[in-house]
Amino acid sequence: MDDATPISADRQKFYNRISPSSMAPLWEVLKGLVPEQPKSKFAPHVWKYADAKPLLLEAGKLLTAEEAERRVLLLENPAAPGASRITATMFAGYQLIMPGEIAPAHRHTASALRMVLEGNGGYTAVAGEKTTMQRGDLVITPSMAWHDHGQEDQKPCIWVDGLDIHMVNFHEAAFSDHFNDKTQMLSKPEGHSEAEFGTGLAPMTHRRPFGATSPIFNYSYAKTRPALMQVAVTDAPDAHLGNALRYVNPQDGGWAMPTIATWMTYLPKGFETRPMRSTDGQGLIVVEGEITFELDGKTHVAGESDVVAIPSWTNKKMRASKDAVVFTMSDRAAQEKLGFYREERK
Ligand code: GTQ
Ligand code: FE2
Repeated sequence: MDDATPISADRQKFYNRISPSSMAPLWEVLKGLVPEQPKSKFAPHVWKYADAKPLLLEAGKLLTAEEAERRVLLLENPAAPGASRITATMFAGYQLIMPGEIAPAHRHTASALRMVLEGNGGYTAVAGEKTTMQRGDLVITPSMAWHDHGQEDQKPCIWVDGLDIHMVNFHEAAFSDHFNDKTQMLSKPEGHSEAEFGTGLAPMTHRRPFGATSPIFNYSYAKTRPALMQVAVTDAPDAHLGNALRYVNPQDGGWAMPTIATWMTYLPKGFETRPMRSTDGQGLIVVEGEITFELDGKTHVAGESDVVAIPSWTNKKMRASKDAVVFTMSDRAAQEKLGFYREERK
């Protein structure tokens, strides 16, 4: 039925009669339930790190990481304040750990990723192993793995969190619990997972210590950046994607996380991507340089450590105003598994 068609009195009377039986007419809502194409409730948006950082440091004086459990300024899509998300499915936030602080050990069904911005020397411990975090590192916390964070250095440690909380909650499948101590026990020296799974080798006895999630939990920028630059020497950038490499689970060649797809893109200065759109909701974090985005015809500029939200089916185009490296997280991993990921390259 057309949205504008007024409901006749006899039909409305019928609707009122079936309502107490917990039923409703599909024909009044069908268009909204089965749209011809995606129409996001969320808006493209850029969060500037220059605005976020002083506020985050202020939050650092207001309460401790332990009081907060996680001291995060979560990013609210301006078209849906209160929804605690940047797109339909993606949660993102800036997290701060002050020197000497500990964010206590807990675990939950949701998977998390961290894109590290500053404060080398900060660490995350995941399932009995610590990893020190440097700018540009992608650190992964698999579903139900114990994790705590800390900063032993004298500088604030700041990163961007990305979580699939809303995908888990949509299914009403979320559990969480707290460890009985502030920090978990460490059972492996730093670098153990990297040695077992992160060098192109794998244990002879097949194990999937984290189920559907990659057993590598720090994809370090010290490896990512040279790989991107090396590939760009020989390979021309993809017209729509630039020079992009995705983070891979070495156990099956798929995405590193079961729900969230992650990749890193290098765009040489002046390079402009061809327009495209895709059904995944994306969060981008500029690691180096500056990018001018055209999102549904509107221009947005994002510099280092800024976060960009690109909702489903947004017409998008990127141009590097300086040599740029940009990290992307998106719900594409989940959409592909469910069989409805779609894209249109122009
Ligand atoms: O660092 O463990 O931004 O559990 C939201 C939920 C971060 C975390 C968030 C979390 C965490
Ligand atoms: Fe957590």
